[in-house]
Amino acid sequence: MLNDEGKVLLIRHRNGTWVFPKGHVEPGESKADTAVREVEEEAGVQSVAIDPRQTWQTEYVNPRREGRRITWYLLRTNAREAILREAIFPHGGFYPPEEALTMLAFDEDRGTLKQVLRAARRAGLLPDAATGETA
Ligand code: 5FA
Repeated sequence: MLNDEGKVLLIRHRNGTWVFPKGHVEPGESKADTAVREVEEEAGVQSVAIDPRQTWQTEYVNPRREGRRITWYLLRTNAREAILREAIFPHGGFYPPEEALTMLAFDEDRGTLKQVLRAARRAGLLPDAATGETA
């Protein structure tokens, strides 16, 4: 999730870990719709998927020893702040990409963010890191 300032949305689980919003697909829902809905529910942010055909995947085993495969989307918003509604995610907000990379708790998520940032630069959604110009 990127906003119009090029900042990244992260939320902090009550266990202290910073993550991206996500959740389970509901019956009849596309995965891109799930992404948009979960961002709204967990962070109070309205967004749209830039290109629902472009996805990134991560896999991990959660603390309940369940294997997880997550499909991520690049979402876009004009929001500047998160509105946290769920007790499980008491904090969150938009952070500069370099800061977000240091905050994220999991290597898989850092890897995904790096790839998403490259795609966003290519799409002209972020200033080019080297030149400060949009590309
Ligand atoms: N966790 C998250 N990412 C991780 C990673 N890359 N490597 C290792 N651990 C990771 O379980 C959440 C737990 O997984 C947290 O402790 C987190 O630190 C760790 P999950 O299986 O990712 O999620 P969940 O099933 O608890 O919840 P969601 O899939 O997000 O959705 P809900 O159950 O809340 O469903 P809903 O939002 O649709 O109601």
